[in-house]
Amino acid sequence: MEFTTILFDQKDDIGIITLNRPDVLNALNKTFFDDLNSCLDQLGDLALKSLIITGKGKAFAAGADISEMAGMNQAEAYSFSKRGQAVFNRVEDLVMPVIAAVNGYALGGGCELAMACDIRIAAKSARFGQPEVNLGLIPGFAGTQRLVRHIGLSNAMYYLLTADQIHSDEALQLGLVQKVCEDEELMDVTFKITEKIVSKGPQAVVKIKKVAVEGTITDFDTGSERESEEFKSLFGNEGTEGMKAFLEKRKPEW
Ligand code: CO8
Repeated sequence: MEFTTILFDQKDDIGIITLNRPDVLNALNKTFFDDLNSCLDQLGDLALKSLIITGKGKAFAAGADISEMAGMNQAEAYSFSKRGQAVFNRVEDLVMPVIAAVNGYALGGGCELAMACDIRIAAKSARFGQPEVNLGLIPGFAGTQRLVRHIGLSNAMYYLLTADQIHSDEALQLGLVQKVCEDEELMDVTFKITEKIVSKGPQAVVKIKKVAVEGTITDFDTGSERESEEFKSLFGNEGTEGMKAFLEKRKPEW
């Protein structure tokens, strides 16, 4: 796969998308959303079990491309916002788990992309934030929605309103990231975690993601019912093999 603003690579059954506009700290322009969308279209053919998203250079992504946005009128801004939301929703809705390996800045749209992933691993130097208010703007790629879901209303309000950057250690405390590691170890640590996930029951992994993500937008009882249905579907199936393997003290054959 060849794109202008991203690189796609594959290691076994793990895909790696690298944002590739390092000269502008991987600022997200319209071409980026076309590229990411087209890459997501093609992922289905590869039978991947997981996807890692990271950034080239000293940033994950420093936000939407301000030089492109500055000339937009209201209709164009609305359409750019909707486009970004739709493409990031596709990341969240992928059947496979998506891991963000966050190097350096993940600001504005960069933070919004990281939040659309299922798990975030941060290098010590990572800095998250929604600085739009500094520009007289608000987040436009669902940052007002996902930041609240990830760190709660009061914490989200603080960072949305002050535009303070969230250092990696604070992000860990807030639950915005799940692991922090030395900068030079970011990809190794991310691969180890991703490989651990990929080694688990493949159907169970997909179903956990599906039920948990769906649960964020349904009520508790509906989510619990979906859990029971998916739980049931693993019997006479992968789950039966997993339990049998445990009892026979051997590795499961998925
Ligand atoms: N857009 C365009 N170019 C950028 C961006 C950006 N978001 N961020 C950095 N760059 C460029 C710089 O202009 C600079 O280019 P050049 O070398 O040509 O001058 C280059 O990247 C390197 O940046 P700096 O020299 O500024 O690097 P520093 O290390 O000094 O500073 C910062 C790094 C602190 C990250 C700084 O670059 C910065 O503050 N960037 C902007 C961060 C920001 O405000 N992000 C939010 C953008 S708005 C947004 O994301 C809204 C999303 C929803 C949009 C909805 C659609 C309508």
